[in-house]
Order: sequence, then structure tokens, then C-alpha cells
Amino acid sequence: MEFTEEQEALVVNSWDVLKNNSADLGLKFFLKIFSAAPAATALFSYLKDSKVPLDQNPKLKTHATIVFVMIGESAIQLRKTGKAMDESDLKHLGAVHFKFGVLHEHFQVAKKALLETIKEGAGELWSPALSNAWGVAYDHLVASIESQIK
Ligand code: ISQ
Repeated sequence: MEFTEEQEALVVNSWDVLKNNSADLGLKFFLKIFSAAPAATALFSYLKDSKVPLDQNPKLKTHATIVFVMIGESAIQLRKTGKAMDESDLKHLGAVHFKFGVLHEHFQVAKKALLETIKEGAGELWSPALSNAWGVAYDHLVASIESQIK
């Protein structure tokens, strides 16, 4: 699963655009996951007693922004460092995903949601090669998290 120089360039260039819209795109990413897997809302304590619709929940938007930026930053530094994430962040992420019982198929639902979100956010920069590049970077991140879980 090589992440080539060309793929890195596609990811880095598009992240320059995507990152400016990370709150809206992050929220979009989460909403796509929730529409594919409504049960996933139960993972977030701040959603439990909330009366506002998901798409208007400020806590969800803040959290979704953090997650989206984390995924983007993982992708843009992957080739330089040879790692999806530094060891201490990865330990934490591994522990969180283990605690919630996240399985490989859940990561695949999120992958589809991420790639759709990137397509919507990248505009004219989008191409099948761009999508594939983000998919490869995402797969590296997931493999790192899963290596902590198993
Ligand atoms: C877990 N990690 C990242 C994003 C998520 C979105 C919805 C549900 C669980 C998630």
C-alpha cells in the first residue's frame, strides 16, 4: 500500500482548499456517517440529551472539525514522516476506538463518507486519482489505529 509522491501532491494541494472549510466539511462527514449508521450517534455523550437537530449541534460541529483536521493532517504528513500519526496520539486513538468496539467495517463506512465529503469540498480539484490518493492515506491511518486495537 504505497503512498506515492504524486498522491502526496494531490492530497497536499487539495488540503490547502479543504482545510479552509473544515468545520462545514467535518460536520458533513459526520452526518454522512450518521445517516449510514444511525446507531453511531450513541457513541457521543453530548448528543444524548440534545434537543437540537444533528446538523445544528455546535458541539458536534466542533468535534467533527477536530476529527476532520486530524485526518487531513495525518494524510499531508504521511510521506514525510512515514507514519500516519505520532505514537502518543495513536495510542490514545487506538484506546478510544477499542473502548467503543470499532470494527473494520465501521472504518469502511467512514471511508465512504470521507471520500464523498472530499468530493463535495474539492470542487474542480476533484478527480478519481485525488479520491484514490485520499483513500490510500486514510487506509494507512486506519491500519495504524487497528494495529493498536489488535
Ligand atoms: C469515529 N471516529 C471518527 C468519526 C466518527 C463519526 C461518526 C461516528 C464515529 C466516528
